Amino acid sequence: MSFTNLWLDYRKLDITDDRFKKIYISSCEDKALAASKEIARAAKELYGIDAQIIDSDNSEQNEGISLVIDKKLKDEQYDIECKNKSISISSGSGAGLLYGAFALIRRAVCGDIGENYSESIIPSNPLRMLDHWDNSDGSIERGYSGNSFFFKDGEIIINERTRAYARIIASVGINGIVINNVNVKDEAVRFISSDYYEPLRELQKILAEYGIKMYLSISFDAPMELGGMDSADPCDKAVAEWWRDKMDEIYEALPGFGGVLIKADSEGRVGPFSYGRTQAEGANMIADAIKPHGGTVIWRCFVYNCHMDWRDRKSDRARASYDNFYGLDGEFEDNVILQIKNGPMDFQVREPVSPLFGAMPKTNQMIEFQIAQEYTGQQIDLCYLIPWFRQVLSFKTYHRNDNDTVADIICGISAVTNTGNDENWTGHELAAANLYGFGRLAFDGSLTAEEIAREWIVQTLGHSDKVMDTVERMLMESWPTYEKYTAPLGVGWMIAPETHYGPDVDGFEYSRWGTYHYADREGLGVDRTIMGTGFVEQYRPENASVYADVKTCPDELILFFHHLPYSFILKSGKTIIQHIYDTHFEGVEDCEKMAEAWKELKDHVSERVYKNVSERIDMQIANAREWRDRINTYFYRKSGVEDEKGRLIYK
Ligand code: GCW
Repeated sequence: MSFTNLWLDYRKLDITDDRFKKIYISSCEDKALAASKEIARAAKELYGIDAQIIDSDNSEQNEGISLVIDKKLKDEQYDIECKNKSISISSGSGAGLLYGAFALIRRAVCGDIGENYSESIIPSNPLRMLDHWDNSDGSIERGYSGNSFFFKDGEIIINERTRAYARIIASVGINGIVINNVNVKDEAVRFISSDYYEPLRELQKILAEYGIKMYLSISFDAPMELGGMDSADPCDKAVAEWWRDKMDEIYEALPGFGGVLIKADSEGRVGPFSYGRTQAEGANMIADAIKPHGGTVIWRCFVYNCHMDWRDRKSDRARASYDNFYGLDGEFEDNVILQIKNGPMDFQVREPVSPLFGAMPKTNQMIEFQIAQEYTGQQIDLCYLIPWFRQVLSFKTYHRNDNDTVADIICGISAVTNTGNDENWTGHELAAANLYGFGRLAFDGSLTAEEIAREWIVQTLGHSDKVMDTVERMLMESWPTYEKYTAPLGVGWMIAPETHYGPDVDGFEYSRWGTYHYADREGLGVDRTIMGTGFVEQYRPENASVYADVKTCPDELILFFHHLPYSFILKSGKTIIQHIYDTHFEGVEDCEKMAEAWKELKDHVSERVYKNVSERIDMQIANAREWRDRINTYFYRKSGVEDEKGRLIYK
């Protein structure tokens, strides 16, 4: 089993820094020890220094690096302060010291820790999570980088990779992980039973050393599946009691356990609706049981009817989360957090922000992104998602006041992760920028996508300007490029059903999933105005009025909100049909240019990286061409409109 350490594979620098020779730990907290070990490791690998870890404070010596617990600071906050020959890292807790240590190392790798350097950061989000969709048999739902490194054949795996992973994600500030798929099946049902407590305890211990809490996805109908009861009704006292006993048992076996994630009433899973109860009644029953132990219930809002009828143009899957949850504001226990996907549909390359954000001011909410590139190229195509996540987080909800953005109202941020047991963790070498970037953005929301990209490039690929310029451009252009050659103008869902890779324009069109584009010979798009499904009314008037009017609705979302003729003129000045043709030709050209640019880096990156990315770019070009030709031909055949530039469209 071999694996890289991603951005933590330090390269020797050609400068040195004597301050790294001595590391003082004045605190006996475990994580001060972990932090000092990280600094010592970096000292060795970056500067060739054998650092001394000294168990006292350095107030007298005034040299070296000191790690200090300062209870005046917030738990996960860290302050770095350099003075002459010394650097101090302080925090309210050991976890904060670890973040400070990684920040100092990052600074050492990316630039230079000047004599008067200082930095003080309080994390933007208290809860920063990765959700694994790993199954107990070792497969990963929507996984594109190998199998699970947590499970195999119903067993829990604990090895060097476990620790390496904890270290990697702690270095960007992740403090919670859900280790198993929200679709809880097979052996995973029994993770909350004595069969699994021992290995889980061991796993939890390793994670805790890096400040990470472990969470499990559980089944709402566990009382039946596991407890042999004949109901999982949240209003049945015996069911509630079963959960209380279960939580007592779990916490006795796994002290410090973070809590549970639940997908209920969604895609065939049982939930409170199965018993005629509300989502709040379901969540609260489990929240009550876990509360005495300080645990959290993360309850997903991805609740929708997946047996829709394409004939009914009034029904709309986009409405579902809001319709199911909005009326329940204030009814959830304070240890419940609603986990809401960034958009109202499902991780498409472009969607508006879910109107549920901010719409429930008396309820805890967190956002769920997806860095597993399910619909965005599956880690074959390059798609750096951080620019988009930033846009989503800065979206104004207008719920509490005029300035409240999504980032302001959430108490947590999560992403379905893109990792697996591939040697490089993420399949595509450059897809690791999404893992890194998500963590960094979650920790420090003020960072730009470009800053994050640059940090990642230097740490991962080294200091060459040529590499920096090329890879930064590749990353920053990749999401717009993917959007160009796939489904246009926010309409989404022209992707192959089941696999979710490659084009199939009508693949979902008459299916039960509620994902339609309604293309005919006149035009396409979904009318979500008041004349159509009425979805737009779920936004506050400030946003609703922008989306409802074709004159103000942004081009990139116009077919999400409106059904329009091919001749409709966009704000760009192009007709919709010409936009479709142009972007699909451009998308392929962008990929071809990217291939050229990458070739120039042959002698500037390692052979492993060069080969991996080259192979994937070839596959991406093939995919982009297939998309271009299928989409252009489809819309040419439907509309009969010629490309004004006379390019080749297959008839
Ligand atoms: O996007 C869909 C995926 C399912 C996934 C579901 C969800 C885990 O296609 O594979 O199931 O979303 O988010 O629950």
